[in-house]
Amino acid sequence: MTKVITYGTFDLFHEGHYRLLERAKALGDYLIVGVTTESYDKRRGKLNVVDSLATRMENVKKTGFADEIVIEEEVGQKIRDIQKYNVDIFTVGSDWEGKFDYINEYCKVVYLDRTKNISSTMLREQKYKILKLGVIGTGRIANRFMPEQTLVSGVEVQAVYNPHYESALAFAKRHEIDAYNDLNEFFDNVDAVYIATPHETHYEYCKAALEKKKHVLCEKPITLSRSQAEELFATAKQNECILYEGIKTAYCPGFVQLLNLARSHVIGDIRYIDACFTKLEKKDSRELTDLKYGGSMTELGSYCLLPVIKLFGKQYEDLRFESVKNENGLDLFTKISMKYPKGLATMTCGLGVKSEGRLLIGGTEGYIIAEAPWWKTAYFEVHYENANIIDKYADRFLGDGLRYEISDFLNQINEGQNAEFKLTREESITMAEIMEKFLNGRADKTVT
Ligand code: C2G
Repeated sequence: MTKVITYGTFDLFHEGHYRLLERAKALGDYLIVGVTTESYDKRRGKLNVVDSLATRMENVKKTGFADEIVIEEEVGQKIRDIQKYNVDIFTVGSDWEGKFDYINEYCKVVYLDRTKNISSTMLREQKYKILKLGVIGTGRIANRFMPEQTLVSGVEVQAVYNPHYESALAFAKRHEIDAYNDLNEFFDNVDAVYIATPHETHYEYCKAALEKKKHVLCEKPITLSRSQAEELFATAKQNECILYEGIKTAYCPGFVQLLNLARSHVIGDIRYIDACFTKLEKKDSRELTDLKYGGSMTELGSYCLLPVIKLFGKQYEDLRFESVKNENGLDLFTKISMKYPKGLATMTCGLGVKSEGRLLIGGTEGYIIAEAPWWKTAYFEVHYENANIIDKYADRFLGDGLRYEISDFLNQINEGQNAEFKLTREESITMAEIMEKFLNGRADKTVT
């Protein structure tokens, strides 16, 4: 009996997939089909798979060609499966020509001609029109956003707005898009916006966009006051728009896995969280000279608050800030302490003081530790009382990591595929409230 194996995502099942499976089956007597998991696809850079694993497996089954269906979860599994199932032939479409030659060592490799003019990407694009995105702001983050959005199929940045037309023009030229300095005209030419402007302008831009019924992905902190955040989320709901706060960590696969692990009681009950993020900035940078809205807390506080609000929740009993300030009175370094009914949290952010950036989550049976840059979570460990046992977890964090939030934002708009749990409106509102308390007091105790 000749055993054949093939693998794929089989998203939005189409004729190309059908013909591939038909020919794969004809190569032998018994066909095994490996269908990829969502997390594996995410790791290998396929970000907007539409169908669930169950649907994709069901579609493969319906063809009647597969004698057995397995789930493909990780790199290296192909060799393991080939050995385990005594496979004679590995086959895949010719778009992979040469890529799987290493498998020749284990079984015969056959590349089958790919069916022309059909692909899941094409179908995805036909199913939904491309989401026309506009960028507000032309600074560092906006520039980082541009290469990331090209990696998510189904969205395309087509316009940029900056009240300083010169900056908009330069950005537009660099990225081959249209420049606007009239906000209404800009909104009329896009379906959704990404806001990457100074913190204090987020509220006005979000409000203007939502009133024009545009979906909004806004950089953190979404606003600097609770009432403003509440108002924006209410407007979004009323106008049936998606409003996402872009704290990239919240959407990255490794951090989602870390949170789920922490919630699964592997370290018992969580009692302590300590998060630190420092990034040294030049003395004349906007972050260290903008007297009203600059400083380490407004710049980095959202990252450090994220794991605390996600795991301990919104109902804190006590909140304190302590800061080291520069000669302008801006916080170079801020320590936030929070008390919850069943736990304590400490967070530190620094723009002018360097410290060890790590995230530590302590529980009644062990602790989770993620070293810097934990805000781009790619690796973490779980430790226990028995120091000999360390569980290690790794995930991929690709590029600048903005692709994850863009892909969630797009899927939520198109599919209603819920990713809001990754950063809920209530969590964003709580973080805005904490920012407001900080700015009102600009630190209870100050060391200068
Ligand atoms: N295919 C095809 N013709 C098309 C489209 C796809 O023959 N027009 C083939 C692909 O070459 C592949 C299979 O159909 O053999 C499944 O395609 P995808 O769902 O795109 O999966 P892919 O990303 O190619 O995964 O571990 C996974 C494998 O490496 C292949």
